[in-house]
Parts: sequence; structure tokens; C-alpha cells
Amino acid sequence: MATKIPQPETTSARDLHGLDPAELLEMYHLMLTSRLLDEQEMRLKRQSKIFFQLSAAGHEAIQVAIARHIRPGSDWLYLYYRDRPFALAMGQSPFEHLLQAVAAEEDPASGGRQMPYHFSDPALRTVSVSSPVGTQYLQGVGTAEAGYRAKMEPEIRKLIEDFEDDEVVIVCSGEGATSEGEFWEALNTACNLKLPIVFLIEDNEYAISVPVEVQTPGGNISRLLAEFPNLHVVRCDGTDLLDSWAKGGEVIEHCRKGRGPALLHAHTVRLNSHSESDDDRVYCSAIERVERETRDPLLRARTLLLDEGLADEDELESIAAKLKEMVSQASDRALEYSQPGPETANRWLYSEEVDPTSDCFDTENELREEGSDKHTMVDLLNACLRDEMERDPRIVCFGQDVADASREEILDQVPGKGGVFKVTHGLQRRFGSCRVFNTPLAEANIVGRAIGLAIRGFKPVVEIQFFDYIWPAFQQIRNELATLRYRSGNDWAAPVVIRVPFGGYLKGGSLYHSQTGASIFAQTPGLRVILPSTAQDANGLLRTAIRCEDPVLFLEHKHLYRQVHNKGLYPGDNFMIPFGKAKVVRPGSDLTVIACGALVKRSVDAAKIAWERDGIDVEIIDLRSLSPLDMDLVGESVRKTHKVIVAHEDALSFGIGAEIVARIADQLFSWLDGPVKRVAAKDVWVAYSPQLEKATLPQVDDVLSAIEELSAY
Ligand SMILES: Cc1ncc(C[n+]2csc(CCOP(=O)(O)OP(=O)(O)O)c2C)c(N)n1
Ligand SMILES: [Mg+2]
Repeated sequence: MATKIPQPETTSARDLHGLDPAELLEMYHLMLTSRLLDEQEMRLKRQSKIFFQLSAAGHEAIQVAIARHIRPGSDWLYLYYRDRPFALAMGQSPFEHLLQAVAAEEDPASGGRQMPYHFSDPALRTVSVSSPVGTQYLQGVGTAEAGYRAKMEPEIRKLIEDFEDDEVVIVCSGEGATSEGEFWEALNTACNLKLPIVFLIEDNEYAISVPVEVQTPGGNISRLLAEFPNLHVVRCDGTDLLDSWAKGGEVIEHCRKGRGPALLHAHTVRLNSHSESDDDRVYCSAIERVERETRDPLLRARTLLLDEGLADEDELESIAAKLKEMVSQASDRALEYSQPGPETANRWLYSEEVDPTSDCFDTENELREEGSDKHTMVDLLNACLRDEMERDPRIVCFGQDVADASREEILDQVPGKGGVFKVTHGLQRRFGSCRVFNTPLAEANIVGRAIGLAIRGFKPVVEIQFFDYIWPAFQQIRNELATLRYRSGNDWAAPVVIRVPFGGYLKGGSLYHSQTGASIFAQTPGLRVILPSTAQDANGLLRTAIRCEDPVLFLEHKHLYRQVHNKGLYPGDNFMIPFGKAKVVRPGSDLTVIACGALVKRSVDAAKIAWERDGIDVEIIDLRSLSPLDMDLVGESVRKTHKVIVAHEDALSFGIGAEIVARIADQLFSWLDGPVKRVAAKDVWVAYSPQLEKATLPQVDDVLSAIEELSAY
């Protein structure tokens, strides 16, 4: 069962903690404004004039109280969807909230993209709220970590906008969200690095219909965390203004003074159903619903003002009347605003200023090959990271085993790890542990922190050790990273590069070291997906990924990391290949094979045999970039050869080939002289047995058979 909450006095002669009566009245104003706005929106929802409503009633006191300790525009906020009073207390207006409710184009938080209460305000350093609960914690940690790293490196500090030594991050959630694994991943890093971050847990004892004792062992999150190393844990009655104000001040001060993270467990009450789509009568007893009314923070604040003689009934009535009028006018005004035009539906997926598909990112013809040694893909990826880190101090590289050695004191005794594939080898030694470091073994931790760091002006280039283990980070990649720009109406962006060793052909790689599945990510709007097949292409494309402003999933094929056939000369420190620019790797006239990754070399080998044995002249295209696709080059080739095969390592069904074939059928049908064929992996996992692996993944012979069959058509 939930623990009993200490109830502070609510009758006269309370210690006002030095609070000025005017401040108390101001807080009351804000609480009431929020409540009235909720009520007004409930009416609008019933009239179908807005499309979603969720009330903050019961949470007002803790939010307006803690907000008073925050420095607007200096501290960073990751709010929760039930935090309207907080947003109002920071300076947002009821009208702005109503613009979001009516889905107006002018909605300053998202331009009509997000539901109401998904607050966003760059001027107030309020980072766009998303809907998946629990994702905000790690991003908050990343933003707090930005300050930690900026303080370590003067070079970085100069480049981080308006950084103040004592800025703090506050990240809010309900008690339900603390059951998400990412909460614990966030505590891990916050406490390990002693970051200036406050976790505000607003515990209303329900997550929709699920009560707190189902969420948390013992039903009390702060008790569970009481012994967490380096975490300052504080509790308050979040329905009581004075207690909230005092404890809110204490935790913020703790962080501001650099004493490490804090967690404020604020006991609140949810006075309504979870949202207008929920009916709490189906899971809350009538007694409980009556009892909770006695804890209504607005009534308690009113009683306080009256008991302390800070206002009388008439004054409070007049405040309520004025605020009602203000809300009603704001509502009428907001209803006049129109929704975004249909022609804007595709906007804000990517940066509109920096276009990595443009000529600005094309220095391919100005290749400055240096030296006479040919290098592997690992070497040229490492060289690109080195050059770029030299150029831009904001670049940080992190992940599992990415550093040479976390224990710096032994660096001169060991060669250093630098990644399980050595792509980051030597970078920590060269650029220091502030910029190249290991993370806990937690993939969401890596991507979530990267988002928070990018929001604070860093350029994170992170590594997920194997594509097979990217899934714990999928929520952060798909729902957070890829959506940030879109859902905030272009106000926020996180240009993170995620490098991922990928793919099979390892002889023994088995199910969990051979995975592909690029199409799962290519189907994520807002994310670039890149798959180079040569060392030089990897170098040029990684540079583009780092210099652009969009999130990039950079797939590095493990089997191609150290092949002789794809080695290349060092192409210089400004070599860039734009995204969406495929390459003809073998010109031909009879038939086109569109390939990517490990299938490029296999297709070249097949084409060679087809030419020598059967005189079939095959053109081969290396896509290099899976999202965006270069349909121009595909079109050029198909118009020339009239026959086309798509060859990839992803499983056949729903793979990237399905998309390309569909586009060819749609755009190039009249140019075709035969069916469009696919060569791909079987729809099954890759086995440990090399014989099964061979049977599962597409081989040279498979490509060759397809070439011969199509050529004979
Ligand atoms: C990852 C995720 N799972 C499920 C949901 C659906 N959902 C939205 S709110 C919510 C309950 C959250 O409860 P709590 O964190 O206690 O916040 P409260 O609503 O009580 O303020 C759930 C399950 C979601 N938004 N995100
Ligand atoms: Mg809750």
C-alpha cells in the first residue's frame, strides 16, 4: 500500500519560510489560472473544439512552488505532460497553451504537431515534451552532463552557448514513469557523475488506473532510493504550497551548489481521471474520490491565504472572476486560429538550413588522396573521427568500450581498447577522457544522453557496440531523436550520429552478431540511414554525418571493416560524400544490380562471372545511403538497361529492396523489359553453423543465378 503522507498544519500561525505574502498570492494566481484553463478546455473538448484534454488538477502546488527557485532562461527543464502549472509559472501564457489545444499553426510549442501539454520553449530552456513516459530522464542527464564536460574543458566551454557554472536541470515525471528502466539508467549516470539534476517525482499514486504499490516495491519511490549513492532524497507534501516551496528550494540549492543530483518525491493527488478519455469511476472507489478532494492544493492554498489574513473572501472572489474572464478571452482568441496548411505536412523532419544531400557536402571530385598506403575501413573511420574531433571541440565520442582505458592512470602501460572493432582506438589518448569515454552497459543511456548533450550544443558521435543490441535504444532513436525537430516546430534538434557495427558473413556470428534490419530504421521519418561499402566512402559519409544537422544512423558493416578489396587511400580532412548519392561501381549495359553493404562486392563478383562466362554486361550501383535513396541514379540506369535486380543482406520480406522495387514499378514501369527481382537473405535468423549461415545469407551464386535468369527473360 502507499505510505501515509505527513500532513502539515493547515490552520493559522504557519511558518511562511520567509515567503513574502505577495509571492504567495502570485502562486495562488498561477494555480487558479491552471485550474480554470483545465476547466475551460474540458468544456472545449466536450464541444469537440479541441481534440484532447488532460488535467493538472491536484498537482498545482508543487509545480508553482518549485518553479520559483528556477532561473528562467538559465536552468533547463524537462517537463511532464501534467505540468501545465509549471509552464505557466515559468512564464508561458494561457493563450499559448490554448493555441496548442486547438492545434493551431501558431502553436509556439509544436506548430500543431503535438497534443496539448507537450510544452516547449527555447527561451525558457523548456525542451519539447514527448509522449513516451520516462524518455526525458536520460535526456535531462545528458543536458546536465553537458555542463559537467564544459567545466572540464575550456575549449568546449567557449562554444557552449550562455553556459553558467551553477545552472541546473530539472526533470519531471509521475511515479508510474519511474518503473521504466530508463529512470534507473538515468540515476546511474546522474549519481556516478554527480550531476546538477533534480528528479521531481509527482506521485499521485496512479498511473492511469494502476496504483503505486503495483509500480514500486513498498509503494514508495523515495524510500526505495534512500540509500542510492550520491543522491539527495527529499520528500514533500506536493499539495501544500509551503512545504513544496521549502523542499523545492532545498533540492535546487543542493544542485546549484554542485553537491550532486537530488530527487524530490512530491506527494500529490489526481483530482480527475487520467485524461478526458479515461473514467476513473471504473477503478477508484467512491470513498477514495471523496477523500482526495480534501487534499485539493487549490483549496489548501485558499485556506492558507485566508487563515494567514493575506486575503479575504471578497479579494479571492475578485481574483477568480478576473482570471475566468482572462481565460475565456484567451480561449475565444485561440479558437480563431487556423490549423497548419496541408502543404506543410512534411516540414521539419530535417534541417532546412543545412542540407546533407546538397552540393555543399560533395567534395568527392576534389579527392586529395594522401600517401601511398591503402587503409582499411576501420582505419579511415578512425581517421575521420580524429580529423573531425580536431576541427570541432564539441564532438564527443562515447559508448561501451569506446575509450582506450577508463582508468586513465594505466593509459601509459596498455595499448588501449578503443572499441571492440578499434574504430575509436587512440581517440581518448589524443583528445582526453572528457571527450572520449565509456558508458554503462545500457544502450538507451547512450542515445538518451547523446540527445541531451546535443540539445546543449555538443556534437555526440556515439557507438552502439553491435546492431543486434540497438533495441533498448530504439525508443530513444525512433520516438525521441528522430521526432525532436518535427514535434517542436523546428525549435529543437539533436544532430546525433549513431555509429553501429552491423551485418553478418562472419562464420559463427550467429543470431546476435549478424543482424541487419536497416529498413526498420529507414522507415523512421527524420532519421538518415547510411551504409557504406568501401573505406573511402565510409570516411566521406561519416564526415557528412558529423557536419550535418540531422540525426544519422551510420551502419558500419563488420565484415567490410578489414577487407582488402575495399581499402582506400586517406582522402584528406575535407572529403565528403552527400547523402542520397549512390555510385556506379561497375558500368554495364544489359542489366542493373542495385546493391548495398556486403552485397556490393558479391554483386561485382557475380557480374564478373556473368561477363566472362555468358557475356552479360551488368551495371552495379552501390546505394551507400538507404535513407534518402538515390532514385535519380537508379532511374538513369534502369532507363539504360531495362532490367533490374535489387540485392541486399536484409531479409527478403519487408526489406529495403521491397521499397526500391515498389518505386521502380511506380516510376519506371514503362522502361522495364522484365520483372524486377530481389536477392536477399532468407526470412530467418542467421545461425551459428557456417553452413546454415551460408544458406541464409545471399551469396555470389545467388546474385549470379538472378542475373542469368533475368538476362534470359
Ligand atoms: C512508454 C509509455 N508507455 C505507456 C504510455 C501510456 N501512458 C501515458 S500516461 C501513463 C501513466 C503515467 O503515470 P504517471 O507517470 O504516474 O503520471 P501521471 O499520469 O499519474 O501524472 C501511461 C501508461 C506512455 N505514454 N508511454
Ligand atoms: Mg501518477
